[in-house]
Amino acid sequence: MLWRAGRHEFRFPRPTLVMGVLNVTPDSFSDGGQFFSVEAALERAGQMLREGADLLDVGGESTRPGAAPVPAEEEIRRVVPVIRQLAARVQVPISVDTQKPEVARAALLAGAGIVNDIAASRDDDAMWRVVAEFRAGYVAMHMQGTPQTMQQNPAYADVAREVDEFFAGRLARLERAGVRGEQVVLDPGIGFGKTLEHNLQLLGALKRFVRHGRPVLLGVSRKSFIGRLTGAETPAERLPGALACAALAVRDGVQILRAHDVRETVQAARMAEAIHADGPKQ
Ligand code: 9MG
Repeated sequence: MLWRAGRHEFRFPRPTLVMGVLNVTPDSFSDGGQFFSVEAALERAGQMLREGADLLDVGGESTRPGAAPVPAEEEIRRVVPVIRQLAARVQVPISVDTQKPEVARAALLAGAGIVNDIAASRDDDAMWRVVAEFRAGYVAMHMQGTPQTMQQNPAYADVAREVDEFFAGRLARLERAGVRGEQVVLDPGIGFGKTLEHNLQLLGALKRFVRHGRPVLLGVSRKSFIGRLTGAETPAERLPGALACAALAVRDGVQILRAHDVRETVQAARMAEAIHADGPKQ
């Protein structure tokens, strides 16, 4: 299986890819005032690469439940300088975590090769036309609602079936919008419009999502459902829970892990791969 992302390509089976999270919001790399420092963000990116990150995901708008939306111009002001600097310095593909076509375009022009779209359940195809034009990689993530509303009352008759149908429908729709299957990665969107029970059901159904013949990405790092299940209150305390999910996901055929704690996630992936060397192959 091939994943094309701009000038980069990945062929599977291969060791699990770890996508390092680089949030460039004012509260992430503060310069002491209300702005983040580009230098501090680049330093953090360098650290994740030394720890083994295969991809970097740069985001300028928080996607946490209830987070306030950020205007496109402000999001561009946050992500583009960092992406431009990274693209000039690093070899790995850079992903932009955005829901906005105009931000995606600015990021791709600055050197990003992937659009990580948490709002892939959208109806209009403006984002997909940008992705098609740049032949960018595209992460199609499932979300019920928006970050502002998604945790108010998530409801499904059968969450795994609905997410699975979403993937099939999205692949067909993306193709019609000019985005080729080989550009696309599928993501069940853990924590995005899901209760704890929904998240656990999805984590138990990962094998099913791999059958679409596209790489599957999983993001569980530091998420609150781990805290809800285990009582781990702070994001940092949730690392063991995230690593357990990561190892089982690798066993079930997930090819990309989105993580803040890169070193630990790479180690968990290598262990799971070694144990399950005869496991699922795509
Ligand atoms: C931006 N972001 C936060 N969590 C995420 C997840 O689970 N998947 C993807 N694709 N993006 C995420």
